[in-house]
Amino acid sequence: MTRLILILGDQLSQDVAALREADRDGDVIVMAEVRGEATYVAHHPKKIAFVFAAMRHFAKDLRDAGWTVAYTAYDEAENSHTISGELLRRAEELGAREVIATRPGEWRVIAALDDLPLKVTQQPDNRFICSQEGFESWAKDRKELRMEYFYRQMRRKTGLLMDGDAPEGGKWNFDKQNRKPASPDLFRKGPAELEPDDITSAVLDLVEQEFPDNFGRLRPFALATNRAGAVQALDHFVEHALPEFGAYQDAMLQDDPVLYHALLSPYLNTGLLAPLEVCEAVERVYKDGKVPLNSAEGFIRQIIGWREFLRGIYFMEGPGYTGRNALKHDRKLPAAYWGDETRMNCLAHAVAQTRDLAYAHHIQRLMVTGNFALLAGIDPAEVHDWYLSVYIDAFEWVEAPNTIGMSQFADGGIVASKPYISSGSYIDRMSDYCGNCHYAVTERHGETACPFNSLYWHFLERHRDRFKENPRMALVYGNWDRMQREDREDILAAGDAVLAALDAAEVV
Ligand code: FAD
Ligand code: DLZ
Ligand code: SF4
Repeated sequence: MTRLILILGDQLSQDVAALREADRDGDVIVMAEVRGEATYVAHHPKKIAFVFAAMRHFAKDLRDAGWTVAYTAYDEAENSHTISGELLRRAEELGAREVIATRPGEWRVIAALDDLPLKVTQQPDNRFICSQEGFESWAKDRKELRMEYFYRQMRRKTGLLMDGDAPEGGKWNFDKQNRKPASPDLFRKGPAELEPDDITSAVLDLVEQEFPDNFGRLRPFALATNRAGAVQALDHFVEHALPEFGAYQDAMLQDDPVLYHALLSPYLNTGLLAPLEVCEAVERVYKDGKVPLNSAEGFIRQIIGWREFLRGIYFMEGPGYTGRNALKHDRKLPAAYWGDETRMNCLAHAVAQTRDLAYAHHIQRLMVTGNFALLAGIDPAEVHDWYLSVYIDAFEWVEAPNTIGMSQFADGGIVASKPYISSGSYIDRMSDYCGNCHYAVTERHGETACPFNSLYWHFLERHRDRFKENPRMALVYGNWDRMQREDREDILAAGDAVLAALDAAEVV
């Protein structure tokens, strides 16, 4: 009997588990553009267009490879607009009783498949280097989960940048060389830009019509939407940006949104590129002497370390993870995150480039938008919804542990051993934002004091009971306690004033 093989919009690899199980002659692949997936958050229009266009290209590649594909386009009259509805419709149409899926990257979708009145098998997702079982057996019995130790195991497992049993260059991590602020006059090529073909252009018109009010600019659209284009983007990154990736990884420039970052996460997260092939491409150019070790190692760590580690945590922690709120933060997300006015130049730039590109690099996400939300005590569920909506690479398995865990400390310290917070001086050191800001980064209180400065100390004081015993925070509490009492009072009053302004929806 015909079986249905489900391929979701972020599972676009010919090697994906469900396809491995499938019979090219007897089974039918089901793919569907549905409102349910396009609206569970108000995705950036570029993200919807990217996913739909990549799905259409992938369906074509599958048909070319001899598969039968039942594809539902968004505007098709019979579209039931949910994944479950489309599986049931195809099951009835084809007389099928069985579905083979690859386990989705979000608990919501896993539960929906479990609830279907059909026989559904969810195969483990094979697009990661570490299986979920492997991750959980590594995590078992450990008091603390630290990415660095997981990463070392992954280096040994993959053999990437290994010299026998030892790490290449004698050290596992070269981050000390990776903290250079960028200078605006450096020449940078920028990420690969691809012209939309007919398939992508048709999707852009559809998205323009169907999602006119979503936050974000749809055009210009220069992303790859198929495997060949994604490989081109990988080659472009490796040749033009990777050599400097390490050194400038944490830098931010207001007129250069990407710097030496890869902009490969959309392709990795939708299956157009595989993590191991990307790392092997990076290792190859390092071995050819074209790329320094700090860049190759730094990049590979992000993929086999952070990416795999966070995915393991998302699934290990279960469906309740996105609801965690360890610090009991409950303030509303400021309208500035949706493009309304702000006097903070760093926030204005991070949000503007997010609106234009559906992209901000890691330090902008962590140390500007994330840092501010955490210091200001924004409800982590609202922060999570925002990150899941606005970024082209946002799928819950990776977005949630980054937001709830790493950025907002809402999981109470599973991902991060201490909160990622800073005053304005970190942003000033790593960027050119502060010179053009309404606020003075050197001031801690007063009308024009940088809000990050007062909120930083305000946060530490508010959460003193939780963090005072943390050895990694002893130094900052010591610094705070040594300040003059009047200074501390002025700073806390300035923090109160910023929070009151946020509560009154005033421009900050
Ligand atoms: P580069 O900086 O060039 O890094 C190379 C690759 O390493 C990335 O493509 C990505 O696959 C991987 N990587 C790097 N850091 C991480 C990380 N922390 N977690 C997982 N993978 C990582 N990444 C997502 O893929 N999807 C998300 O929804 C997402 N949400 C985030 C939310 C917050 C609050 C924060 C702080 C980070 C988030 N990240 C997310 C991680 C990181 O910011 C992006 O992976 C990165 O910016 C993607 O751009 P790039 O390809 O240019 O990355
Ligand atoms: C993100 C997304 C969007 C916008 N649309 C679809 C869609 O119409 N059909 C589909 O199969 N997948 C889509 N996706 C990706 C899913 O939301 C994703 O598979 C789940 O969130 C699990 O990661
Ligand atoms: Fe951001 Fe403060 Fe610098 Fe302004 S002064 S750009 S608010 S860090």
